[in-house]
Amino acid sequence: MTAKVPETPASAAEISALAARAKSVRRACLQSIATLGIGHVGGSMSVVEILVALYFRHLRLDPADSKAADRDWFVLSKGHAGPALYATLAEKGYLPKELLSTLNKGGTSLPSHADRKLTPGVDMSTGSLGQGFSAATGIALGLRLDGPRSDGSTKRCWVIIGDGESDEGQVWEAASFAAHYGLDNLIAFTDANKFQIDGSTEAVMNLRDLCAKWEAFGWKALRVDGHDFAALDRAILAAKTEKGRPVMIILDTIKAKGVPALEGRAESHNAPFTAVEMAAVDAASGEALHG
Ligand SMILES: Cc1ncc(C[n+]2csc(CCOP(=O)(O)OP(=O)(O)O)c2C)c(N)n1
Ligand SMILES: [Mg+2]
Repeated sequence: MTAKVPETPASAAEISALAARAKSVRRACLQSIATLGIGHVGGSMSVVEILVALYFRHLRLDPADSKAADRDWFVLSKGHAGPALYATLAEKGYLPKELLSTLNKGGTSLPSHADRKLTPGVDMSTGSLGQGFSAATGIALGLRLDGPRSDGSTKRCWVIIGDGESDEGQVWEAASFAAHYGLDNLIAFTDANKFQIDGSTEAVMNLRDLCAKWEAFGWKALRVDGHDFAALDRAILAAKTEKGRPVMIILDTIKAKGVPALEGRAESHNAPFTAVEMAAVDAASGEALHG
């Protein structure tokens, strides 16, 4: 049986502990990309806080049993942020931290994009944008059909999509599906880091008012600072009380957060990142790593 998760707001001490985790995950993720020399720095750095908030506070799971039948499921639909997920899974104890240095190398169990057949703790293979989100809606329906845990709690599916990913038509078909079936055990996040592969999200295809859009599709929608643990915690607790409809939490984030040379730049998407860049990050203020 997976362990219970807190249902009350995080204390100041717990928020500090999450910030310390984020610092560790952020550095481990960058270090793994530096070992390779190139990687999805931007989209990995923007989701560090939400991954830490989920894995260290809100997901029901058991690192000793990655397939625990009563677990919550998590789908990183923007699968190119695999390096951030791996660093989080390593911090949580799913993987030995030494494995991170094999990122995207021949024979690795940590490919650039998340793969459920290769990595303990990864529930869905992703990378083809839009598909993970569709899968997450089906998983949520499956978990509901499965029924609650023996302690009466709801089995949930959690999913993160990108703002560029939100250009995919498949996302909006799945959005209609989840609302139609009233999947209130589905809690989704949009990493609104303002950039995608070809430039700013606004210039490539303006998403306009994302909150209004998700509400129009029958979802509850919220918008918070995606690097603020207290705000994330409040939004997630509110999402868990929603009945009869799925919840989308739009995260205002900074692409490449914590890497001063790349922060908020389109070039951060799949960027060269070596020991030289790692040293520059380390030389910058420790604060930058806190998120
Ligand atoms: C179906 C599909 N089309 C194109 C791509 C190539 N691609 C990989 S990442 C990316 C940009 C995604 O932007 P966003 O969702 O904003 O990601 P983030 O900013 O979080 O890195 C694109 C177009 C893909 N992986 N899948
Ligand atoms: Mg983006």
